[in-house]
Amino acid sequence: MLGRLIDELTSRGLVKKRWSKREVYRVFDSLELELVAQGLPPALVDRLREEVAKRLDGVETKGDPGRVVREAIRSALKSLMPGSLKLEEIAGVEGPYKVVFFGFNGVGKSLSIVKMAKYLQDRGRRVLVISADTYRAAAGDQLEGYCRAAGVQMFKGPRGADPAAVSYDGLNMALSRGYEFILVDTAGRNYMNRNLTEELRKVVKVVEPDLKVLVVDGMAGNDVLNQCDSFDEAVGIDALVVTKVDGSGLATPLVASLHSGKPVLFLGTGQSFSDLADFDPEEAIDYILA
Ligand SMILES: Nc1nc2c(ncn2[C@@H]2O[C@H](COP(=O)(O)OP(=O)(O)O)[C@@H](O)[C@H]2O)c(=O)[nH]1
Ligand SMILES: [Mg+2]
Repeated sequence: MLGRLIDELTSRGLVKKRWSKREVYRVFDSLELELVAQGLPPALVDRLREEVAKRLDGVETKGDPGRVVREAIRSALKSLMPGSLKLEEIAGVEGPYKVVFFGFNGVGKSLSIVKMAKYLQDRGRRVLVISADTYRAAAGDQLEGYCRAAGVQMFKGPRGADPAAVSYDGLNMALSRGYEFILVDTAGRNYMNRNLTEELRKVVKVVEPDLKVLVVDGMAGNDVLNQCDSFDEAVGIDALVVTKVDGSGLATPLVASLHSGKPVLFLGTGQSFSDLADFDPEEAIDYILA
């Protein structure tokens, strides 16, 4: 992804005794369209340009300039990463801890919720999943199937019921029975659809979540960034889950996290309940530098 940038900065460096900010700006400007086409949003390219220029300014080009350039980019990317949030930390919090998940249909919301539920349960925590996806009967049934297969408790309301009302009932049940984690699945939505946005806002208002998680599909490419923007505007995002990285690799979670300024809570790495992994920014940076 950044191969050309590394090559160009290295070869510009080779002509001069030391790099200058101007030289770095020039290289970034000449490659801007290419970087954007590769999936880096323009605002991110600007921030990266600034951080790399700061690091290379006045540095002598003797020795191994390719390595110096790589290190500058690596360090610049690291400095732009938001703080992290790991499942392990959440597994240790005192309950009740409430999480609402949202995102487009088919991104892997329901499976991700059950993965997280099982992760917490395997660590001795009491977990309830609530299905507030009452629109499509198939959605609730599918979540129910996942929960049953994973041995996770689930609450669902009647089909077609108001999702906020179902969330309210499920939450009260969970609180009165001493559940420590309440994970709420919501209907997949498109940001063009105002009713569904209103509905999601209502669920969030009723649940008062400790964490609002946007689930995105690692294979969805640049549209992931639009999804981050529109959901953040609609209800606010605290963290991301990026699924299907077993197919897509680590560029999407890295770019989505840099763009949105939100940590990646975990990655979906396959279709079974144990297929989840921490997001390691350093590994992802190595991945895009390669
Ligand atoms: N390979 C792979 N497939 C996944 C992953 N997460 C979800 N899926 C698949 O994506 C499809 C949609 O998942 P689902 O949880 O129903 O999505 P939802 O509509 O957002 O609730 C299912 O076939 C899942 O098995 C993942 O991390 N890797
Ligand atoms: Mg679903």
